[in-house]
Amino acid sequence: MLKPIYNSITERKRSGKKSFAVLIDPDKVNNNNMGQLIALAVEAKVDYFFVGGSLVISNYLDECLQLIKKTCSIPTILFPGSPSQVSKYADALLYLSLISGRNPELLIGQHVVSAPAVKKSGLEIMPTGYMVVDGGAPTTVSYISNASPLPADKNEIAVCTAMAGEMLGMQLIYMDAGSGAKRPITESMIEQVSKAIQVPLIIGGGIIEPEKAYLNCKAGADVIVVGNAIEKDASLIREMAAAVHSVAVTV
Ligand code: 1GP
Repeated sequence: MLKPIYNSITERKRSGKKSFAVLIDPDKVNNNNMGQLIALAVEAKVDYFFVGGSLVISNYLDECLQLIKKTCSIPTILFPGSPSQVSKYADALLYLSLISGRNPELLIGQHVVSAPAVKKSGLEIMPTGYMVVDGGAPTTVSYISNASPLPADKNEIAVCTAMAGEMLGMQLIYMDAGSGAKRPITESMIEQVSKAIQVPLIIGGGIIEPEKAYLNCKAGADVIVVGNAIEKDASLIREMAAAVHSVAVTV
């Protein structure tokens, strides 16, 4: 099976480039503000759109993806909060297993139930070890997942969890402090996890300053995801993308 999106992520990592993804929650956008967001993203050379949310209440998912596809060539990656958030209009799907939690439903249960629909979607599937790290506030993801987040200061647990995820065959590791986290993931945790795995490392949750995005990349993050801060001020896309893209690693 062709894996163009995953190949682009690994190719960027292989060549020492860092990637910037803008997270779009379909509940928080509409056709009016999407136009401006896409224009800014194109200008800033955003690498990916992640689309999804813990709850998607509106019916805007398909339309939002179609609008992105019609307007620009930035790839769209579904970041689903539930199995119902699958759309054939995306380019790829983060097939998340919550490996930091001990809720069997989010490790494998929901995957079993939704497997036929996911397969039928024809989407590029990217098996992703999803690790929710304590961000200092009860975020929607920590509540919905009904699983304890990984303690923010326990780097060794994060390292072992990511290693186990990789050995189980996860092709990406996504460490997330949760949308709107008070405390984003520390650079020391990012550094130790990135050294322990070979697959690309995605970092998100509570990143509101371009400087933090930059430091995360320096510490070993391969993809930086920002949602909340951009919802509040879309023009931040420029500075965030520039900060991420300014980090080039010699490989
Ligand atoms: C949340 O990682 C994402 O799942 C992004 O978090 O909305 O806080 O940027 P923010």
